Amino acid sequence: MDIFELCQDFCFDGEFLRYEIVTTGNINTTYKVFMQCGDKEERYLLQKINKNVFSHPEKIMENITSVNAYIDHRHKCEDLFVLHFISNKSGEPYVIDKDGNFWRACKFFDCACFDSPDNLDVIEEAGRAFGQFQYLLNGYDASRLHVTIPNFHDTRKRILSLEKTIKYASGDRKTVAQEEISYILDNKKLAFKLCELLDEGKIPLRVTHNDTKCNNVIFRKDTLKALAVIDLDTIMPGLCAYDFGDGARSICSTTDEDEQDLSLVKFDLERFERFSKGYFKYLKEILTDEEKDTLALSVYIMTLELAARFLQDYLNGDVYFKVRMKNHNLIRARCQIALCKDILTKLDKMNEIVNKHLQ
Ligand code: GN1
Ligand code: MG
Repeated sequence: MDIFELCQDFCFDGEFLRYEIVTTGNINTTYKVFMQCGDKEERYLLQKINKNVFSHPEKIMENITSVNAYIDHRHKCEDLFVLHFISNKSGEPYVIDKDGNFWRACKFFDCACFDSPDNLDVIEEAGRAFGQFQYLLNGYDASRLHVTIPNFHDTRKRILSLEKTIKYASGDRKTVAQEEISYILDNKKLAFKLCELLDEGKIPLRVTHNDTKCNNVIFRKDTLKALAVIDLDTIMPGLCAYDFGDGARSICSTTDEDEQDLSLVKFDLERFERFSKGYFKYLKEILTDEEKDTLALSVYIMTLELAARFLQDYLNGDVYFKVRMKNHNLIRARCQIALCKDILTKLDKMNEIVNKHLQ
């Protein structure tokens, strides 16, 4: 794709100078674009939405625009802002190229971003940002949102789908992954808890982000205060436990998601303490007792679910997540399973920590 030509269809200020590819993110493809605006150089992020993952990108953009407007209008929130997209010539927040791909662009902020932070103040801020984001959307009617990926965090359906893949998978990959397959299938029952409570109507659907990885928060470089929650592609009706559990999985792990030395993969309780403190700062006012009871376990569930997703993609021949090395999805699945094992030994302590910060 000619990035220069594509940029002409957006209402950017300034003249196109050059672009660079950005290598983070497992789904979409991102570029940094440099523009000359008078005597200043401005930077933007330009992103191609992955059509294999999101079959209706316009619905994602509708969700994001609507949620952003809600946050902007309902709340004058000084310590969390939302990212707005640059319009095309007809006022839509995206451009469709000649191959039918959706592209969007926003201003680039010179900020800090972390995959696996060890600074406890940063961790508390990440928790604060994700918790506050959900708190700010408390009055938003979740049924107004398009479900852009159905059953995204339905752990039971995820595991059922993995089981089907295992049944029909053949060849080396299945043999190589035997140990990981067994771990997930042997431990699946515990991971169905959120689905069961939701079916029984015991926990409410809220507006959730659904991808609360640490690198989906941006921080001011000087103060390391969280500025914004980004990557709202999967904003959908969901459970508080999805966002809390996935956030803790990502932020309180001692390694990146593809660590190969499994002896280094641990769930850090000191980080969990600070993440929980930040997360519940606002949210504790609105959570129900039944929701509160699910939170520590949700960390295990979200970790097992992601292990199952990585493993399934490995067995399917790497069709969903971008891979950057040989056996990347298997390595990722192993890392999440190692994290699951450590989390299970710490669940009592995690419940104590959650309860303390919910007071
Ligand atoms: C994907 O796009 P990115 O990297 O933020 C994935 C998440 C996974 C995550 C694991 C739409 O997120 O669900 O938790 O990778 N997003 C989608 O790193 O599947
Ligand atoms: Mg994402």
